[in-house]
Amino acid sequence: MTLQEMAAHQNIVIQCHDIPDADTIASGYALWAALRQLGAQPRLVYSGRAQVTKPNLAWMLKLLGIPLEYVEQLDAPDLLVTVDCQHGAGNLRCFEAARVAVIDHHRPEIEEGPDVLIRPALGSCATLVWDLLRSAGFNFAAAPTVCTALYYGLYTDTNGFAEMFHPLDRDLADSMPFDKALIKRLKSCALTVEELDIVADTLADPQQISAIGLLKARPCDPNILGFTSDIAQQVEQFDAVVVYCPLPGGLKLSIRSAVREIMANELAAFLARDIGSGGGNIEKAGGFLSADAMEKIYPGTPPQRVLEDRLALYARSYDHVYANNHQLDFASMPRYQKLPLPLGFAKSTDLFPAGTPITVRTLEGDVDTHTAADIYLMIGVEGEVYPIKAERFAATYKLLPTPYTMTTDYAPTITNKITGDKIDLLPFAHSCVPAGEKIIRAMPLTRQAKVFTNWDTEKYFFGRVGDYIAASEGTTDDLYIINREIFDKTYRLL
Ligand SMILES: [Mn+2]
Repeated sequence: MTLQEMAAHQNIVIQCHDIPDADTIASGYALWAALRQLGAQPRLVYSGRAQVTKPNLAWMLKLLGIPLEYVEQLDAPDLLVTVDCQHGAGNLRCFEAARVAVIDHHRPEIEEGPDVLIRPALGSCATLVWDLLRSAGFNFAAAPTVCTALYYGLYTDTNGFAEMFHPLDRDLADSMPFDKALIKRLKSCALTVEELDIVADTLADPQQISAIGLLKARPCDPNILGFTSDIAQQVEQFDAVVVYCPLPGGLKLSIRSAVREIMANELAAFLARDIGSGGGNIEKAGGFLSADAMEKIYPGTPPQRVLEDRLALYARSYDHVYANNHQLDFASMPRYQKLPLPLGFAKSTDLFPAGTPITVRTLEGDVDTHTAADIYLMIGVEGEVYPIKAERFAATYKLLPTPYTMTTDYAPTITNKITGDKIDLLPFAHSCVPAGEKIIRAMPLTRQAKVFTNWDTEKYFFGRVGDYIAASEGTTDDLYIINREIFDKTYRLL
């Protein structure tokens, strides 16, 4: 349902989840403002057993003038829109309505439909609402309080942007004009004395699974988890820490890593695989494990136990393979040839004048480089973008006459770091294919592995059972992991 279609209803109610947080309030408020710009008169409400008492939220409502009403009952409206939550789920009171729409970023718990918009990859519902408003032409400049609210919603839902993983979240964080003084004030009253007590209790009783600290907090605001994991991460005995708390619908996690051998975002993705969502950066990450999804896969097992078992599995099941020191006999592995699949590339100086520092943003993350006549930008099979020297390009690829096309959840963008101007990369991209024959030696992994290369001292490749470990033919230290599905599509056995 578009915003115009929503605004066409007579009696509209926007509902935040019970025990509202900054993200649900920001999302509801931005939607409320957008529908008013379109001439509607919506109400913004929440329900549940208790009213807002948290100081930062009380200040947020007051300083931004957000007309959030607490209701115990509701006469069925023509349209009910639940934000940051899903109608019928356990974390909001269920109200009747002639028509129901859902805007959320948690794991889907309801059936898909034209009135259901759920994007679990996003770090906050504020990001989703921002994107909706942006495509509907909402005038953000005329609504500074909406901008500040959305910024704060994302800020709090991603633990101060530390546990953010989608490029759209980064776009909001970078581009949104916000009231700095007001955000500063909200940051300085994020904890109550009772919450300080939760932090103390959580830190007082750590479990340890292998070298990973596991700390359980009482149900609390997810921000407390980030704060607590930042402290626990500094304990010498822990290579990584996972702090979690039970919330309606599942477990919320905050993850920190202190060693090269564990990337926080990869650990988050491992823990959440098939039962939730998780990500962030290599040092800080977050996630959510859905109780329903856990019950489906591990019937009868308490959620806490599922988490402990997954952590134990993580801690014991990886082989560590260092490029400069390993026992793999690549020469005896089968030979494969890389298929000549079309890739994309763009000349960097077609985007901005030579010498401009730029940031390339893709689903895979940000890459900083600069434009120059001899720098091209390659677009890989997964939509990742990386710079390549024109000379090397000419030696490795040949041009195709066909136009380059790619479909992805987020089209790569290029930002001029001096002016802040941002453009889409794809309209500048051409097609090419690898020119020569690339032969590798490879075999499927029988155990999960992490591969540490010589050229990147921070990150590693991780592979699941069935993914391939490979090296260019004739080398033993240029090794990497290739995802099984990608391998099947891009290599052929010789
Ligand atoms: Mn949220």
